[in-house]
Amino acid sequence: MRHQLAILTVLVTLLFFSTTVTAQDDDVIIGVDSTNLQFSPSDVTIEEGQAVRFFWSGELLPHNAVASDGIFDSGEPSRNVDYRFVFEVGTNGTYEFVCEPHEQLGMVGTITVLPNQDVQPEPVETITETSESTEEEFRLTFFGLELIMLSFIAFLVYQVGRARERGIPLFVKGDENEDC
Ligand SMILES: [Cu+2]
Repeated sequence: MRHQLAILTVLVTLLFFSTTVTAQDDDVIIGVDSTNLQFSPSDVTIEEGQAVRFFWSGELLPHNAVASDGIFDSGEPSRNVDYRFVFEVGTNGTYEFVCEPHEQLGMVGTITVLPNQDVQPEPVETITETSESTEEEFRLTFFGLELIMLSFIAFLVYQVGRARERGIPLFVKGDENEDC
């Protein structure tokens, strides 16, 4: 039973990682460079759905980031800023922004937001051999694997529950002689 519990732990861990891989943080961070009068980087390109995070702390001078068209505004200039703005689907385009106190000194930047390919209406499925269909197959296989793992876990949990009901101790001291 101990072996099964070990396997269960491994499976749960695998499942956890397979589901959290997609939750990666893809924020683009814009800071302030060493001259303290420039954004770093000042020009970035992102996709719809992504966020830009203006982040600096303990700077010599107070800064802010304000979009020329007003779509975002980090607020009053400050030596410490942590401001995140999400460019939702439909916001693709080019956005210029400035640091209000230092705009005249050239503290400006540009954010280019590209249309997100993932949210375009999907073309009608055709039965042809493309890399896309291979990807789809892979995803289905992967999903099937997860189902099998879940079933196995459910089975193990059931077995553990039954063992408990029968009063069979799960963690027996002195069974180290069992072949491992
Ligand atoms: Cu500034």
